[in-house]
Amino acid sequence: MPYRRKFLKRAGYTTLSALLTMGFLQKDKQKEDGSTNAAPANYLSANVNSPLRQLAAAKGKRYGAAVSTDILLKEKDYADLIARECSIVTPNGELKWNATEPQPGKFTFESADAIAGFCQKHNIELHGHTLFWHMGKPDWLPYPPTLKMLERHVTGVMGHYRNSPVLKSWDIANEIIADSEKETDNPTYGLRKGVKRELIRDLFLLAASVDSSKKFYLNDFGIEGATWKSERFLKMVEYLKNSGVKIDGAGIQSHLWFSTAYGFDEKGFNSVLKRLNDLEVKPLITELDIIIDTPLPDSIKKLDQMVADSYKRYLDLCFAAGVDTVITWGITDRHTWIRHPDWIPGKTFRNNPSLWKFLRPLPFDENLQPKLACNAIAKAFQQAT
Ligand code: 9MR
Repeated sequence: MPYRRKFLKRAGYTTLSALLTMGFLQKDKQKEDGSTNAAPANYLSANVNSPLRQLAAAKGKRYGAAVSTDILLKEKDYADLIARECSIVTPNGELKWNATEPQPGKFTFESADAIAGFCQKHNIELHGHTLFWHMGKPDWLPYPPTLKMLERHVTGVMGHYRNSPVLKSWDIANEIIADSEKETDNPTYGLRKGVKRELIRDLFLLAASVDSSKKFYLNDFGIEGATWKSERFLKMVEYLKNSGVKIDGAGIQSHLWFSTAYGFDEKGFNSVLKRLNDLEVKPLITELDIIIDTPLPDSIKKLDQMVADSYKRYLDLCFAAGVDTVITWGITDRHTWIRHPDWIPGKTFRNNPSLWKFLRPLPFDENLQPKLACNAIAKAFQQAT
């Protein structure tokens, strides 16, 4: 199964329950224009005039988004929005292996440096994503790469940003855990086929030998609850910790799929966060977006309420566990990855373009106006202790 479909299949299981208990979804009466008489949930009163980065900073936290160089250069309103709202950004693809080392040993940083320059100008931190991944890689590169290839790559890429005033953290490895038991040779750690735990340990050691002044993260998806995958992810974090390598944080991607039919494993996710905190590995939310799958509500307005409520519940739980960094995967529905032809989800949306308008996973709409999701994030920051 191609990665995309596997990814979506897994991601679909990570969901929020509480939608069923959201009174306004059942009680409201839809008017002809699609709007409702629903009593506004309390997050509607959040002060969205304050940028999210400011509301986050008031609580010692950070808000950010994944950004792309080509859009930053082409769309001024988008660049202005990022500068106003974000205190941290992640390059969408500019630091992946296919972008930084497209030919063996030939490094290019033009696109990534454009983001670094933007960050410096606007006092934004840059998160380095990523040094090791089974995707976003040039065709000549095997997965997993040999240690020699890793040495050249990590030295070249981390070395380039060693003295960067904005780049403060790296996803040392991304998505190393397989999607299911069938796709691993290693039932304990669940690593993707061919990946050995020692290789990941050596990668972290290598990174520390190049630049130990940055924060080092292990990043993955499908770990937002008590799942086969989260159990293996935690085992790997524990192994790295016990091996004495530097690992500062765990990136919990949080590409979340909800619907009125799914439940969210709050207890399981709380226990993941607790176990990370116990291991002294900081949990960070690195790629948050919220997609509603079938059964879809009957209006965009209701959908936006569901997305917003899900953001609020998810972030409340994260903040209660001490999470201090929230990065959404994009900032506006205009550019969400999930609307791209390569990634449109299969079952509900792929052959049904009339439903694509329901793909509204981010805090700002296509016209860069704040949605209820933005209020919900704002309110979650305001209420965080
Ligand atoms: O959003 C990214 C998309 O534009 C790229 O084509 C793709 C391959 O490089 O990567 C997407 O970002 C992924 C991220 O790097 C890791 N987690 C899943 C993200 C969405 O697929």
